[in-house]
Amino acid sequence: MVGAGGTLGIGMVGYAFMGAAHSHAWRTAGRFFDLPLAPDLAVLCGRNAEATKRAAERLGWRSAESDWKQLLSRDDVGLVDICSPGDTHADIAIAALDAGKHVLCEKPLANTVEEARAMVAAAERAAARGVRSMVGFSYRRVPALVLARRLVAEGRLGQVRHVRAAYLQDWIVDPEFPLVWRLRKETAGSGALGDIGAHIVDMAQYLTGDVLTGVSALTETFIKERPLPDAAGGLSGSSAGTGRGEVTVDDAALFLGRFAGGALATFEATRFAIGRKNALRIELNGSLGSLAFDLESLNELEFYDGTEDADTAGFRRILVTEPTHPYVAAWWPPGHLLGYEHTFTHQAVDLVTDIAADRDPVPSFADGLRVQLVLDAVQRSAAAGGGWQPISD
Ligand code: SOE
Repeated sequence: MVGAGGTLGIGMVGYAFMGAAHSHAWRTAGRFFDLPLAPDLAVLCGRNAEATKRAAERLGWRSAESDWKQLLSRDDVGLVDICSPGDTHADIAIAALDAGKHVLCEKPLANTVEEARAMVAAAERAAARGVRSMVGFSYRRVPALVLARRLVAEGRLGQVRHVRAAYLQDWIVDPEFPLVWRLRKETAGSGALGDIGAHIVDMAQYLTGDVLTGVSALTETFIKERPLPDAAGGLSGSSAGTGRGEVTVDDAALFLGRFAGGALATFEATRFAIGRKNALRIELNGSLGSLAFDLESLNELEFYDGTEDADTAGFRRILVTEPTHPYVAAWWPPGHLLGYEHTFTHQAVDLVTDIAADRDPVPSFADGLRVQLVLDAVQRSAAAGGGWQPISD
């Protein structure tokens, strides 16, 4: 599974937006970080053979396949990286783990709790044989958010009382934006909830080190029908075909939550916040201090230290680009900013490092299931008119 000469062969499924981000990460990880194993971009897989071949050349892969099952029998593949839509995750991940391949699976882990549970069971079976798995909550690798987690764990916020999280996008505000796979329940599982709500749920649980125990939710689909995409219609959605189809997922999901440790939380995930492109905002208020972050300024973390003299206390903007900050030493001098793509490189670095060290990476499939349980409770609450839904594993 680990190739000769300390390489780790990667077989990746999917080559759209996430596939491009992961390709960049696999190409870059070993050039900036000192890795115990060199990622080898062995094979890219997609359903359309011609398009996959072209993507493989563009993104730097050695070969192309059009059936993911081929990856499982290839000796030059040690890790399967799943960047395809949610409805494919469970089948590919379970088969790959059972075949002895490490797995990196994009978020949300699955489309249903049932699938996520089966994936966790496969991950546990595989871990017993030294085969590792990770779910791709890439924002856990933003240096400012790793620093935030560290400050919370060190007690700098004291007892956390509030988590205020929002993930705001606007890419489908236009009612003529086509009905891409992310807007269909059978492929995506849910809409804004699973796509971007999953990120803020995971981030809230990661930063606090705590778990949500219940939610009360509202969801809405503002545009009920959209033009059908042509065969090439992707996330950019530039190309509408003929006819219209029903949008079967939420456009927005708002919910309240309670943490086991007593903190109260609010969440808002929407694709209708016109003007907000990729604004993941999260604020924590504790008994001793507060933290605030916005992904549209991802090199910055705001920290309020309530133990300071009230005359001069105030939110301070920490520019998280010092070599002492997480991941930063491998990149540029202070003040030379990192971007969205770096989070995927950090994810690849951590995964390869854990595989070589023979330890289980995080976030694990069990962490993915924990998020899935919250998404499921949100959907049940919204369907029942917003009533409280407890979450238990
Ligand atoms: C699209 O809404 C999307 O690409 C998500 O799927 C990603 O997880 C997020 O990083 C950015 O937005």
